[in-house]
Amino acid sequence: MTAASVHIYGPSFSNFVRTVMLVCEEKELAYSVGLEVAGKKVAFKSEQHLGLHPFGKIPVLLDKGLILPETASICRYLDTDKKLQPDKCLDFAKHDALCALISIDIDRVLVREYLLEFAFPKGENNSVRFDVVKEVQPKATATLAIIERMLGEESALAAKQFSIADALLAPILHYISCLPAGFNLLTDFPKVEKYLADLMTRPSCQKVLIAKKL
Ligand SMILES: N[C@@H](CCC(=O)N[C@@H](CS)C(=O)NCC(=O)O)C(=O)O
Repeated sequence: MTAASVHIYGPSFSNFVRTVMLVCEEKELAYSVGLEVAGKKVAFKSEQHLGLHPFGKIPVLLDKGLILPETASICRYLDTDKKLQPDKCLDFAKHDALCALISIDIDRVLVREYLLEFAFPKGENNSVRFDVVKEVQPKATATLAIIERMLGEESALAAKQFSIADALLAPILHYISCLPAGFNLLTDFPKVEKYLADLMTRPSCQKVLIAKKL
């Protein structure tokens, strides 16, 4: 890795893009972010985008000749000195598994099934489909209960050292906390609320996690 700026291809409102931004901020790495490559707009899902990511997803990290998809892999690549990952073999493996749980299962329920209903409403005249929201709420609540439980155990979450797992979870929780009363499900989970409040004291989180349309 060089001192030159890396580019994160993707819009800065995406939770996964925000994860990579948080890692760059924490590591004080220079970066640019957006749907451009070398100063030229590359439309989401265009041929050129598919050339960067086989499934047309974001983010993609561009660092000199390197084109790297997959958020957790990007974070590990940027974390050259492994400061955002535990060093003991067992803890390293647990952190790795936690990152996968957050980017696959937790993201699917909380972002894809719940938050996206608010961010990209598919109802009549672009209205939020509250019947869909209500249907997903029990699943979203159950997912937050799992996170609440994880926070009560020894894990890489809320450890002394900010981790890649924190960088994956923080943008998701922050977006939920921005929902109006009745939909901000964090209020039923004191450990999750405190975890997010603690994270929000970090300059990286204050800079990247700004209320914005998902
Ligand atoms: N496994 C990928 C998932 C990335 C992902 O799903 N990104 C969303 C935006 S936040 C996306 O590109 N969605 C478009 C799609 O699924 O086609 C990662 O961890 O980077």
